[in-house]
Parts: sequence; structure tokens; C-alpha cells
Amino acid sequence: MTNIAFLAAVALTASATFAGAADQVAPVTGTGTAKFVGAKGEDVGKADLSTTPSGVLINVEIKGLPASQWVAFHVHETGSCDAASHHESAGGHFNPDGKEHGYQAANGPHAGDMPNQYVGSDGVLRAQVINDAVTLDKGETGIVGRALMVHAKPDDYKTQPSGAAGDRLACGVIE
Ligand SMILES: [Cu+2]
Repeated sequence: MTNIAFLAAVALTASATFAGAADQVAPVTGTGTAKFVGAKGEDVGKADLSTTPSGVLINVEIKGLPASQWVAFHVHETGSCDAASHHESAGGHFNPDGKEHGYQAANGPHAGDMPNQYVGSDGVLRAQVINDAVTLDKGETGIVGRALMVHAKPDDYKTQPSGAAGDRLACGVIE
């Protein structure tokens, strides 16, 4: 085989492989962002959200949190982050199915429940979380226009209605 014929064969194989791979990738659409407001109303970070075939992927980075500890991370039902109200403006957990709170609850969890996340020694929470109970839209399971919340304490996954997670330290409206 000459070099040119060999290269042509490689190119043909490569394009066939590419076309095959493209056919197998499910359509992935929908992205979102959330800018987080701290306990005093200050900017503390953001999340980038994207739709995947496995759920909504949430890539988050928030500073100024209590260092070296686990904290609760939820979707709350109302897209309002008012530091003056200690972010109570965001309401309770997003719970479109009327379930109990927590992974340990017999009739749980809320769609907005997510695993606790760990804050680094620098007070920054960096995490990537998949939530397969919600969608990135305004439908029945949609979280656009709702709020992401980080609490002062970890979620115990069983106390009703919010896992004894303590104060609301950072809140971000999903847009
Ligand atoms: Cu919460």
C-alpha cells in the first residue's frame, strides 16, 4: 500500500467511526446558571447546570462557607434569595410529588433532595452533582425559576421537613 492509499483508508475509517459515535449520542439540550447570594447578600459564587441523559448536572463553586465540613445542598421551591429573610424567601424543598424528606425516609425523598457536599479547608465548596429527579425547564419537575441552597449543617436525611440542616448560607436562583 502506498502512503497515500494508506492515509485514505485511515481517513475513511475515522469518518465512519465518527458518524457511528454521533448516531449513538442522545440529544443533550438545556443549560442554566445560578448566581449565589450569601447570608449578608454578598456574591459568593455560581453554578452551571446542564441537561444530560442521566439527569441535571450541577457544577457548583461557592466561597465563604464554614471550612472543612459537610453541608446540605438542596433545590428549594421558590426562586427568591432574600438575605434579609435569611433566604426563607426560597420556601421549602422542591417536592412536586408530595414525598417525605430524605434518603432515609420510607416515602422519600423530595425531588430537591441531594447528597451532602464537603467544603474544603479554604471555605470553598466545589462539587459536581447529578439530580435525576428534576429537569432543566419550567415543567412539573422543572427547576428553572427555583433556587439552589447551601446550609450551615449537613442533612441527616431523615428529620422532617428539611433534614435539620440549619441556617441557609448561600442561595442561588436557577435561570
Ligand atoms: Cu435546603
